[in-house]
Amino acid sequence: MSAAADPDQPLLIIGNRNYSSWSLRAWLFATHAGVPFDTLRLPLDTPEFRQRIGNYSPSGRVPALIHGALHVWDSLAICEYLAEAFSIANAWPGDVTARARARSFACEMHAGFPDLRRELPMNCRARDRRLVPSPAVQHDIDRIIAIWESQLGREGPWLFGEFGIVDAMFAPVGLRFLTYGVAVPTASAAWIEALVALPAMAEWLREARAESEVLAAGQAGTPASPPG
Ligand SMILES: N[C@@H](CCC(=O)N[C@@H](CS)C(=O)NCC(=O)O)C(=O)O
Repeated sequence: MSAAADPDQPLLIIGNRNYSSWSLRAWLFATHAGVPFDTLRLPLDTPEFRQRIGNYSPSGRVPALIHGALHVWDSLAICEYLAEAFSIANAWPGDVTARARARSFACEMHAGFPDLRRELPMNCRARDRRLVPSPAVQHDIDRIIAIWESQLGREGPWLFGEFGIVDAMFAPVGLRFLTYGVAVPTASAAWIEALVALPAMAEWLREARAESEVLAAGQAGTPASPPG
């Protein structure tokens, strides 16, 4: 798909599907919700990325969304905008208390877990990368599993019944746990299984496998903004 595909339709700028976890979050939420949009892929850490990203994203990062004259340049802000602009019913739980909890979890993911994000970078294609997590990463893993287990089993298979923004925010972590062989309890394993079975997720993984770029660990991001 190209930037000129349909001027009325949102255009989502993403990085490499294999590596760009922040791109995955926005793309997955939009695709699963059935939002009509075009995609422009700018491979990370390339001259093309550096030359073109400023046309779309004032932060210089992906994902970014262009809709008419509007530019939105952060994964969570993009999900929120699409939920409002396209009246996506299940973006957040309907109940005010559940919604506040879901937003707390989504924001905790969006703002946190830097050790896990740095030491266990997303690599959709990779499996069996066994490692001994540092204490800081183990702390992040334990906290994420505690979040998932506190919700799963209530309504399942998703964190708040229906697949929503909070599930999209954690999606790259589910993929990382597969890549690095992180053991999780039954309910969390079922959430990861449901995630990879989503048609939208399967499409992303298929396209990630078809990509040819290889980035060294730690390359897909900056020290200030490690891969998400
Ligand atoms: N908080 C941002 C983080 C975006 C981000 O760091 N994206 C990475 C790719 S996953 C990026 O664009 N890195 C390129 C660079 O920093 O040059 C979001 O949620 O969208």
